[in-house]
Amino acid sequence: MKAFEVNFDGLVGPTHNYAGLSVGNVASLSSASQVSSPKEGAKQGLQKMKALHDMGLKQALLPPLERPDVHTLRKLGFSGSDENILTKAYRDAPQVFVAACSASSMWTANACTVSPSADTADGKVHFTAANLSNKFHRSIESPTTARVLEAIFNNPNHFAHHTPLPLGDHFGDEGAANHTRFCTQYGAKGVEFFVFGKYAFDNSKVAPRKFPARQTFEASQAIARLHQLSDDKTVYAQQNPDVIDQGVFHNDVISVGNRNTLFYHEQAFLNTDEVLRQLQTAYGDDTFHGVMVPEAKVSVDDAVRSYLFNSQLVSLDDNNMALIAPGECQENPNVDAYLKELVTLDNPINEVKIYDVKQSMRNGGGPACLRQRVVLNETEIAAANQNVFMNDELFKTLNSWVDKFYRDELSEKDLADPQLLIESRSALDELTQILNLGSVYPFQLAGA
Ligand code: SUG
Repeated sequence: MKAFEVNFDGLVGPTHNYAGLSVGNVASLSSASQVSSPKEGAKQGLQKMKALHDMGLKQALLPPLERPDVHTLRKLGFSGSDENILTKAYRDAPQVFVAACSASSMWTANACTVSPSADTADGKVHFTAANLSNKFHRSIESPTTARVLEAIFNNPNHFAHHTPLPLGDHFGDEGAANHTRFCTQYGAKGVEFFVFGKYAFDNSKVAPRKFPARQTFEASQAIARLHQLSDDKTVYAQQNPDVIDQGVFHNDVISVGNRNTLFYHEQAFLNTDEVLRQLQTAYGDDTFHGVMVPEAKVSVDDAVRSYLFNSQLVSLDDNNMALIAPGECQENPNVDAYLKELVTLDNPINEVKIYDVKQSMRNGGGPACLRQRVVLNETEIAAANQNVFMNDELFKTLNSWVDKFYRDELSEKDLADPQLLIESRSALDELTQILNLGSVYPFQLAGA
């Protein structure tokens, strides 16, 4: 049966902001406390979704989470009315408060890991919401993310949902930002490629020294077990710890793959030759392409600043792929020159399309961070919630919805404004109706 890669993009939320929360993520720290534009952010994201839809690709979306997260603040001992909680938390624990307001659910690459039905022993599509243990502001995402995934993929005959891995450093899991799949056709059994930052149970192994390794080997193994993947079609690779220390906090900041192609930086992995050999063996035929970008042409620093590798690599047809890259790639002379050369070389990537996702980039999220890839066959698409799939009508509806509820500007002090809480809950309530999700947010669930 024909299968498709469906990109589920995260919709930028009504409280999109820059709080400088992610140590190890250069853009997040350098944008701390800048004024954001939730409206512009949401519209940039919608434009990218619409453009991919118009290219003939299957495009869908995931809704933003409820922020400020008053429910988490209650668990941390703040009490009283929701308005009182905002005021007290902002006054007494401002760092905790901004963490509970984070925009971070928009990067749906981190929402979960998905294994398509062609790869799993029971023939179901498997989902595990990522625990995002390494950062407090992200570790509070998974309960609602899991509810949203269950609301969209709500058919046990086709979809299997696992609870997030146990919280804590040992099983730190950042979802699909460290997971790639290679296949001849999307519906064929593929190779699942897990990249991790460190071994959690073996201190003798190398690990980054300056910045955290957010994904562990043991977490990746647990996901592969839960998803019932075949050993001979699963490859693990360790990220080069030196690049993590240079700001490559997820593998999708230094490599991206699609079908028979891995586009990667020379310094992305430890033992690169062995990684490529294992991928080639698991892939099974000699059409597998490793497209290596040399340090001499694009340095790790250029990669971190431009987010070249946080591009989406999409198949336009069986022989042609396009790189969906952020505007920053054109602004960096080395990357710009490299991209001009790339499309002339002998590899499947022969088009580069640039999109402006600056509002997201300022927090360290490029085009690839903004999307979760879900490979679905025709029956599975029909079994999923139809209201989340992009089309001209939904694009119009969501733009009007953004115009109705989103602010043009937001600064840190606005996050404590009780009116913003009312506005964003009203927006999300209406969104769950547009997307036919039922009640998924804590404010919609009695006693949550
Ligand atoms: O987890 N930034 C996110 C960016 C995630 C990008 N995703 C992928 N690479 N797949 C993070 O570091 C910053 C939020 C702030 O500082 O306000 C933040 O969470």
